[in-house]
Amino acid sequence: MSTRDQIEAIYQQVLTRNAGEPEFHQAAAEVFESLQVVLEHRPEYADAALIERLCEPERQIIFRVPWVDDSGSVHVNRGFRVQYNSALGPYKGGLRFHPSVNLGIVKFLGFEQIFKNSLTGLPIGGGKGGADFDPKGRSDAEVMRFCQSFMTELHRHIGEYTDVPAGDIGVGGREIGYLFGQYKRLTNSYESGVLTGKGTSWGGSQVRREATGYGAAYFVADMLETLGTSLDGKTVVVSGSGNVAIYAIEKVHQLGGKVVACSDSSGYVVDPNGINLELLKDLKEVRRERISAYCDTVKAATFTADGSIWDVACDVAIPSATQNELDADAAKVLINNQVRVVAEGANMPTTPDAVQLFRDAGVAFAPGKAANAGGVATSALEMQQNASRDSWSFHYTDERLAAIMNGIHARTIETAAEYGKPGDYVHGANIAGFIKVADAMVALGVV
Ligand code: NDP
Ligand code: 2IT
Repeated sequence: MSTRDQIEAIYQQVLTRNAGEPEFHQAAAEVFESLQVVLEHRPEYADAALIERLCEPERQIIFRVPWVDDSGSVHVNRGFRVQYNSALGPYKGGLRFHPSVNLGIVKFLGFEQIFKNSLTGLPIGGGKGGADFDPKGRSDAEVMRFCQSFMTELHRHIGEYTDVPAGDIGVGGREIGYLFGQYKRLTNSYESGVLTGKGTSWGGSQVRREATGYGAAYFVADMLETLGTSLDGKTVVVSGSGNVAIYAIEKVHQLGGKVVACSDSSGYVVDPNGINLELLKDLKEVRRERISAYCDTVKAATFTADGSIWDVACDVAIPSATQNELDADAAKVLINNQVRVVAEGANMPTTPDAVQLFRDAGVAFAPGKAANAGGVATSALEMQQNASRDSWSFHYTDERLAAIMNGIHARTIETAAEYGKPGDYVHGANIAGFIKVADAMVALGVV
């Protein structure tokens, strides 16, 4: 059988075995696209059903999460933890609380996480979890009760050497606090390394909050350097206005770029003078308001409810909200507006046809598993600090993060060239991420 036919047969099996999970199929197809060239160089990876094993999570946990709201009504949500692959280390990956969460979404995120975590060069396996709980409009007390109920089941399955969750959409410092408090109570042990993204006064790492956004901006800076230029004076659009977006904006500004637009699920804001970050942090991190409130303070800014943030002309686009938020129509507009670099701050925000359009137009495009790996990498640094009961300075941790992103960029570019796809960050990231996990799986035997 040709390598193409081998890959196609495995993909068909993935579709059949995981019916009704389009996001997972999409994530698998994107990695499979790169595996043909790998199998041509390294046929041994087709042995021992290695790719088939990689596609099947080691363990999938689905559980009921009952909780009581402030008015006394009882709600039931569904909780998930997909422990995908532990060849390189304990399962590691975030928890997402959003009404759209289902098993297919958690599997797509967990699958991506395997290769992302591998690319960081740090000893972490891949996993992901979450719940179809919508924190929007809920009081702190309701969010706390939900987190406590969620952890009451999850605690049996996690641990510093087993599985180490962190944040993702809808899960930030507040939620990690409630989750850690309940874990500590249930286990009667202060096991700092069981969760990352903790507050800095109770075992968290400096820079973890900033890490995904900062890391994406460092990656963009490296991409621009490869093109012979820099962020200085560049116009940038960052979608979303959550954890990733806010700190991507902060670092882009520090590196001399100007972010002129950001968004949330209600629409987008354009500020021609550059997004006022102190205001944005106050709106989103403290007051938890909608993005349109930005225009109440900044009169030069405009809010658009119906439309696409990608209509805003820019040199650099950093989609940082959610999956499939940048489609082919948006890609055409960006290309027409002469975008030079697109780097995914979110996981899989760009649809496959949009990625192809960027490739064909010669736009440098970095997939999330490379560009947003700074968050999980800094989580691994948090685990290191917890294991040694140490805590590093902001400056030192940020230097480590920058060096890790620099290493991912270099490895991605080198691997793409080595496998005959120079400049293709998608192939470079998929192949470099895959090979490290595959070699470990071969070494560990059929387990
Ligand atoms: P947050 O919850 O902090 O922010 C999410 C942002 O995206 C909000 O502005 C939200 O708007 C918007 N958004 C979410 N879902 C949708 C949707 N369905 N349609 C439109 N807008 C949406 O999450 P993060 O910033 O942590 O995560 C953003 C992305 O980055 C996700 O893809 C996540 O998987 C990825 N990521 C996160 C990492 C981390 O360390 N946190 C690490 C690596 C990747 P609204 O408030 O209106 O819902
Ligand atoms: O998608 C991701 O990489 C994250 N949400 C962060 C995971 C982590 O364990 O820090």
